[in-house]
Amino acid sequence: MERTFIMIKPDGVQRHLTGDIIHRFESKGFTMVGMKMMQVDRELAEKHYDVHKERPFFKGLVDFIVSAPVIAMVWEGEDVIASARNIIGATNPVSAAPGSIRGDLGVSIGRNLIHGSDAPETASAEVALWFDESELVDWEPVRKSWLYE
Ligand code: DAT
Ligand code: MG
Repeated sequence: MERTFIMIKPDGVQRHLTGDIIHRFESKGFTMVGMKMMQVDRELAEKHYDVHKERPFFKGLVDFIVSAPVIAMVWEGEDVIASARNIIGATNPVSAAPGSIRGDLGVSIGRNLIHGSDAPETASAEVALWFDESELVDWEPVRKSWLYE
C-alpha cells in the first residue's frame, strides 16, 4: 500500500469545496489516514515548494498558500500516488480533463485547488514534512476485500 500527501489549497477551503474534493478520494476507494486543517506559515510553504524556488511564480504561490487555511491529508491505497494525480488533473485547469478536480472545479493555474505528491520519493518526503507519525492512523477499512482481489 502506498501513501500520498494531498492538500486542499486556500481556494478550495474558501470556496467550500472541501466536501466535494474529499468525497472523490473516498468514493474512488482510497483511505484517509491523516487530516488536519491548518494556517500554513511561510517557512512551511517555502519548504514544501522548495523545488520551485527559482521559478517566477514562487512568491505568488507562497503568498497564496499562506493566505487562508488549508486541509492537509494523507491518503492510502494501491498506486494511490499516481491515481490521485489523475483524480486531481493537469496543473493548469484549462487543460485538466473533465471529471478531474481541476477540470471540473477550476479555471486558472494560480488557483488550482489542490496539491498531490507526484512520485514515491516526494510523497514520503511531503508526508514527513506535514505530519508527525503520531498524527497518522493505521486502520483496516472493512470494504477492503470489495476494492482489491
Ligand atoms: P502540480 O501542482 O500539478 O504538481 P507543479 O508542481 O508544477 O504542479 O507546480 C506547483 C504549483 O505551482 C501549481 O499547482 C500551481 C503553481 N504553478 C505552476 N506553474 C505555474 C505557472 N506557470 N504560473 C503560475 N503558477 C504556477
Ligand atoms: Mg508538483
